[in-house]
Amino acid sequence: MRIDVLSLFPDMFTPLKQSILGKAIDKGALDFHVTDFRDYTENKHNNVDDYPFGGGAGMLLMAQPIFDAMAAVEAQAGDKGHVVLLDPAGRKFDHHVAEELAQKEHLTFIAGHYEGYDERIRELVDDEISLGDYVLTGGELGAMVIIDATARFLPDVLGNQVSAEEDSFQDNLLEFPQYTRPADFRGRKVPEVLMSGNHAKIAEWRLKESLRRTWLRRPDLLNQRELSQQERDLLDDIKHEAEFE
Ligand code: 21W
Repeated sequence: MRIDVLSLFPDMFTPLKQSILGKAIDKGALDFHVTDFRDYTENKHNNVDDYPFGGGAGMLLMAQPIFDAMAAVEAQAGDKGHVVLLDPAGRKFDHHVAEELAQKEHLTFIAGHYEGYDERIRELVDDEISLGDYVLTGGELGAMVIIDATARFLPDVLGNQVSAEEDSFQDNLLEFPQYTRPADFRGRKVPEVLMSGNHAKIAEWRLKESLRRTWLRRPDLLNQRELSQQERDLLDDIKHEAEFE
């Protein structure tokens, strides 16, 4: 996969190029490019923003530097890819969106740092994504979160670590509690069943604790999941146990 980012703060992406994504880049699984669109301005002060026609607070990102930076990406990559505009009014990012983006051959993110975009920029855009209902100072962190979560779905990015498929949210259940040595940490003991060697009992305990955690913390996730008869029975137990706590 090729990923391009258009940003005024290319240095913000340095940590992303290292660590886990750095390995993916080294292996050739990911081809990552950041373009500083200030390099494409055509005015003598290299301005990328201007006042809104009609008045109002804040500055808007101008169309020209974005159009020309995008043309440079297209010239280099052969296409502009699936273009994502980071915008607080976009569709909300989640695990499903990450999996969808991971299917694309080429993604291009536009990360602004202003109050808004000249509307004509949207002519270049295929998708508008928000991280959630809070205000950031710009789109860069949004682009980084999306790139990180999306790249986990690419073969060769996680390497031999657990597959992204097995991680939480795929199955709409939170993870069960886990323990490592010692079995007794200053009087706090590991649940007996985990040391029983009975794999069927361990699997049932883990499923029940996943259900309990999800029911307590994220009941919205349970509504997105088809429950088996066993899961419904375990959930009934959990609700009874909660009444007697
Ligand atoms: C903050 C952009 C406020 C636009 C009219 C006049 C990208 C983001 C951003 C930013 C405004 C994301 C207004 C979650 C975010 C981002 C900077 C609009 C209000 N309307 N996901 N003034 N939250 N934020 N200002 O902020 O670019 S993805």
